[in-house]
Amino acid sequence: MSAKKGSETMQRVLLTGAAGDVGTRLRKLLKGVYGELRLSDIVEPKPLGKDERFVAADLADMAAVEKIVKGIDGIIHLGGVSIEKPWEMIHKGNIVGCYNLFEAARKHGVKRVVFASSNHAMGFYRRRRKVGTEALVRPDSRYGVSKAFGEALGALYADKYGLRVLCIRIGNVGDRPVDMRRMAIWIRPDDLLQLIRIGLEHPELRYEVFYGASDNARSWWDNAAAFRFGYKPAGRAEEHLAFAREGQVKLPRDPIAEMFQGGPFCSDEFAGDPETRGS
Ligand code: 15L
Repeated sequence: MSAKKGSETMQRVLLTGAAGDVGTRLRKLLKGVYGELRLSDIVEPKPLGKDERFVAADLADMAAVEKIVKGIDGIIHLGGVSIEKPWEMIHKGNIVGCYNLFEAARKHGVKRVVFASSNHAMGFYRRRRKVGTEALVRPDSRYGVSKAFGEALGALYADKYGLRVLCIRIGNVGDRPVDMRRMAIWIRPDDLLQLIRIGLEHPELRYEVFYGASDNARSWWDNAAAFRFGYKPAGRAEEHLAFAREGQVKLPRDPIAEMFQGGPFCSDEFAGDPETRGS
């Protein structure tokens, strides 16, 4: 796989959601990987490196999105709402915003989009289940629904317009898994970068969905698709078990959250009998 600086295919890369936590971590790791890295968000991340270019954009504003996408070869789309919120916010950032992003990418001849999907598109699977990417989506929140929408949009733009799209159902990005749920879904930032680079550079990638997880012995996911494309995670959740246990004991008990993979996103606003829910 070749995607060094100066690679013929991926010269100019756009990172949306650059001011967020994951965006901030990725900015550091992306230094020098591509010829040009353009950053975007609603607010400018501070401090900005000398080699970084920032263009502000509200994803709900199509003209602004077209501006940030123009001249770009590949997009890492982290932008939008990243947790559960009222529908108006999810709709604006993750439905309209995601549509604008894919549509602007098509119009301006972008070659590839890596879409930051989430484990919450699948959150209502029970923890005893092992799920792959063939399973039905079971969102645990309006946020999770918006991520399933983004995955579907990615498939449409790949199949109809030939855009190459990778959707990564990201677990939890951090230096260490902070509780027992995260022992199953944690991903170290450099492993996430590895997946993103497969999305932006792998010659055979057309449309794929991967799970964004490190090498976690307690994982609930079958990530065979990612391994087929050469993913070799370096992070091992088990090495941080004591730390995760310490974090877990500080959390209030939440029996509904503990049944399902999506955790507190499932118990939030939950009504009725959990025994009859999920899969
Ligand atoms: C996500 O999708 C969120 O963006 C992140 O803030 C975490 O809540 C993560 O899921 C998680 O499930 O831990």
